[in-house]
Amino acid sequence: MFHLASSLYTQYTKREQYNVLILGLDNAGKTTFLEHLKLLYASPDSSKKPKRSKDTASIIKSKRILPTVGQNTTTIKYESSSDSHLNYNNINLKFWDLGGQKSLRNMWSRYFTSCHGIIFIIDSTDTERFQECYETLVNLTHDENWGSANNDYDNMVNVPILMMANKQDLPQAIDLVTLKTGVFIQLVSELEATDSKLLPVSVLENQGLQESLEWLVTRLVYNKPNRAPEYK
Ligand SMILES: Nc1nc2c(ncn2[C@@H]2O[C@H](COP(=O)(O)OP(=O)(O)O)[C@@H](O)[C@H]2O)c(=O)[nH]1
Ligand SMILES: [Mg+2]
Repeated sequence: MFHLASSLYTQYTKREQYNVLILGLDNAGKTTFLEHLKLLYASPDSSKKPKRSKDTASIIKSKRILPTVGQNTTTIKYESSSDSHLNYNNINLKFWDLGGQKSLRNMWSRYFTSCHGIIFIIDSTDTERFQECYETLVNLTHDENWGSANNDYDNMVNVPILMMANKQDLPQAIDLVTLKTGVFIQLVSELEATDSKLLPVSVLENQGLQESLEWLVTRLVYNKPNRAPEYK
């Protein structure tokens, strides 16, 4: 009884925390995405208001973002926008940017058992590496670490994947329809039949970020019976 009461107490007083991996090839925009989130959302241990009203794109552009060495993490307090029908205001999202260079990609799977969701960023202008990007996504979604004790019939990913077709602000960016019918066609339809989605964004210009996070949070909450959040 005490145990039940104390776990209920924990549930009502603590915030739910979901771990989200930010993956993708190097130069896709992973660190830029993370830096932009830091400007848009408050961190859980600060009462500082995020800079919602300012032009965050110009702040990001003035920063020098170096290629990521090692891992880079950020935790934000998620708040749904005022015009949203969602009302999730007790959620922290912890993002892990693990670096996308080829040598670092085999490290990713170590994090699969403890993550609740994945954001896979695609550089929509990097047509030369679409094939490599596709293969990386296939390997990731069929990694053996996804198989779990109660679901070992295949190794298909069991957390939501948000694929972001990034750099849509650039004129040479491949649009969503072309992306879906190109190299990615089979994978995207296979994944979209499960719990994944491909959305157009510009993480530099803050286009589509709010919609993306809203989709992700909805799916993370929906997937709770599979992967329970941490309570912080
Ligand atoms: N035009 C444009 N450039 C972007 C966007 N996102 C990232 N970049 C640029 O792409 C380069 C790589 O970004 P970075 O965040 O370091 O990629 P990472 O290697 O995936 O972490 C940088 O020069 C960014 O300014 C975007 O949405 N639009
Ligand atoms: Mg980086």
